[in-house]
Amino acid sequence: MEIKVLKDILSTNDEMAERNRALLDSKKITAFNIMSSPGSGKTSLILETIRALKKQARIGVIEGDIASTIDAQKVSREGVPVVQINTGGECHLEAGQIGRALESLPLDEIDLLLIENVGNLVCPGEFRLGEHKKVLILSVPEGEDKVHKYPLLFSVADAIVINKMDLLPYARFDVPAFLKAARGLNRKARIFQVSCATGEGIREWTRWVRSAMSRSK
Ligand SMILES: Nc1nc2c(ncn2[C@@H]2O[C@H](COP(=O)(O)OP(=O)(O)OP(=O)(O)O)[C@@H](O)[C@H]2O)c(=O)[nH]1
Ligand SMILES: [Mg+2]
Repeated sequence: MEIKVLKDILSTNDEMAERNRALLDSKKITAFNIMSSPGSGKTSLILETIRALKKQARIGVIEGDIASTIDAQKVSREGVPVVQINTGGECHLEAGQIGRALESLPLDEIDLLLIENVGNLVCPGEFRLGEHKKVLILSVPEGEDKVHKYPLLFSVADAIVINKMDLLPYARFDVPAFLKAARGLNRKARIFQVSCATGEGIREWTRWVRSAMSRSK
């Protein structure tokens, strides 16, 4: 008996991702796949991005979580369209789920789609969703060694965001060592140092978001 389950899942996912990407391109929507461990600040960065850019861009959000609608409710309070996907136990989003979520969003009224993946530093790296940019967040309390322990996501990211910079005085996070290791794995990624609590670095981040949007048109 032949067993090639993972390969089948990944190739089916890739086909679905291509379809999502074609649909997004036809609607002139730029999509970001935002990934991190649980609690690093994905929802916080999405909320800050909405607040900074909502006058300049029409934003839509897809929230991925194993359970609950907590994050979607926070986004909804900002007045932007949002769909919550509950994976029911899976540690990542898949392209088919994004395809179904896109059917529920007003695509003709969206320029920027922010997709919050399930909190996990491993599984989301394997599954393309049809996004234009992959964004990886690492927060200061997690420690700079994560770049060595979970290299895949760091090596494929288009942008790496170090969040919770306000906690630097209280946590042992060696910023130069992190930057050196991240650069060793990924020379092209833009790296941002931000705090969603104080607003530090948010302007640089949103400037990059806008430039990514104009380049993908
Ligand atoms: N001090 C500090 N706290 C932050 C910052 N950003 C987010 N937080 C807090 O960190 C906690 C987790 O933030 P979330 O944005 O919910 O993180 P998440 O990655 O979306 O978490 P999951 O969806 O559960 O994976 C919340 O209590 C936030 O208020 C920051 O820059 N500084
Ligand atoms: Mg969240």
